[in-house]
Amino acid sequence: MDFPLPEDTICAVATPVGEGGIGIIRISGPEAPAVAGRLFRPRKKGVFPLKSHRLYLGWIHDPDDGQPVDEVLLSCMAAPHTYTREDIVEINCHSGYAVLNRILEIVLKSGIRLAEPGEFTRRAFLNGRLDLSQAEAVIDIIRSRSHQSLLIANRHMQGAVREMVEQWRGHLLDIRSNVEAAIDFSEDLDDQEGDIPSQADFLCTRLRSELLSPIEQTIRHYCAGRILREGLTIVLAGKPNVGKSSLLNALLGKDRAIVTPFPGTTRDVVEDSFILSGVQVRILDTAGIRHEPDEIESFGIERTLHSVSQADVVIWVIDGSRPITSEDDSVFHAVSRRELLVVLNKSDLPCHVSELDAKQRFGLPSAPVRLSALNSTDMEKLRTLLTERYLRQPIEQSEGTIVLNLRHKGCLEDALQSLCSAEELLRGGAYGELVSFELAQASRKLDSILGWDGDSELLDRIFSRFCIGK
Ligand SMILES: Nc1nc2c(ncn2[C@@H]2O[C@H](COP(=O)(O)OP(=O)(O)OP(=O)(O)O)[C@@H](O)[C@H]2O)c(=O)[nH]1
Ligand SMILES: [Mg+2]
Repeated sequence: MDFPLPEDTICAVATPVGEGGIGIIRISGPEAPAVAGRLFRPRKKGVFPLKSHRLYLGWIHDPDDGQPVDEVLLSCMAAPHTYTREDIVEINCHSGYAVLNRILEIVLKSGIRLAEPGEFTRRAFLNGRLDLSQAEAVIDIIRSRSHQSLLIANRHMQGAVREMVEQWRGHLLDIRSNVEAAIDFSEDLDDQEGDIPSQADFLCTRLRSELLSPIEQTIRHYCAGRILREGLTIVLAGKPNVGKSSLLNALLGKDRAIVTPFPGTTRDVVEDSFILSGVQVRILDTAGIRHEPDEIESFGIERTLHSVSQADVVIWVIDGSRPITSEDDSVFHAVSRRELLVVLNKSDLPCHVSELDAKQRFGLPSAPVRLSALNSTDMEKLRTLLTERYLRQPIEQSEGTIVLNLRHKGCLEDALQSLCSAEELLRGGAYGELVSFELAQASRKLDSILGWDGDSELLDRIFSRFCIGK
């Protein structure tokens, strides 16, 4: 990994700036202990030099006028056992705009530079404490909103991706050295024996079992894992007045969308989220699809159709207390190609459409769920069905596998392409150097998952997603 190592000292407010219990200012780099020495007056005398990984009570003073700024707890953590592997000083002060800004100002005046977004974690990466998949896990942990996405991020943080990639790199290295040894050997024999073709079957078997198959399998698990990491997107669709907004409110357990007896109430997309079986579910209520809408409604319907196209699952709501109409047929036409779950709403009223009627009329693969959004009757049936159909398998699968993010998946797909080319070349009895070249390409792609390929633009892209102070 060829990146220049940082030499200067940086600082930032590491907590949200505003009124709160505690605010933390973090300083990292070789000058950090000296800054603490200049600004900090400990309550107890004779504690300098400060011991590593200890908390000291005292005051931050402005060295220009000697005025006290805030009573703080200060810790000084000596390299390399720190987040960045550099000397770190953390000032735990009261959290308020004036206090935090004043302390930051004083630290900056002592010649320390303000950190860029993610620069502390970037240093942890550059100093070899984290690989890039672990650095990405830091931001995933911060952004996690569900138990399942946190579990995945924590596994990455513990080095699961790195372990997997290092194992594959090891196999690759081994196979490459076999190919290269075979090249040398065949040169010694002056191409008489053609040693590579004799080894080709053996190497192909190894390529397949140690690399191609496990990589293909990991890529296959990406889609299921995406739902756990990013959440499941559900769109409620149906003709007007069937109870879509009522169902949204019932699932959320709050009055999020306006409900009225008048068809055409919802005109825009209403979005919210809830947690189901530890997974975040993003849910979108939409304008009812109907014939001859007015101008505003037709904008709404356009948005409905767009949302439907983005959904993981469309819940198609039918009013079970009234006969099916040609407008229901139009909705079916609009949603039938999507992953569909059908709800027969208004079960508290006399039934006009049975589960069997709906199943047969629309040729549904399974019976609709009958419920009442108004009374929240049988809502549990819907929740259970959503879990069983869309979440159970991803959750179970994720327990024994590594869940990739989109970037990792892209790198693995590129690596896979090179490995397939290598396999083809070997099978075709091609000259070993070409095979070796493809294997080297695959190895580089695996390296880029961990940030070991020296791509500084990639680092910029990843760390710009961080907040200042992390
Ligand atoms: N009896 C009964 N009425 C319901 C039920 N669900 C919704 N309603 C009523 O049906 C009417 C329409 O409900 P909404 O939730 O606004 O229907 P919508 O599909 O969002 O309608 P639009 O926004 O116009 O497309 C309201 O008067 C609701 O109270 C139910 O389960 N039972
Ligand atoms: Mg509505």
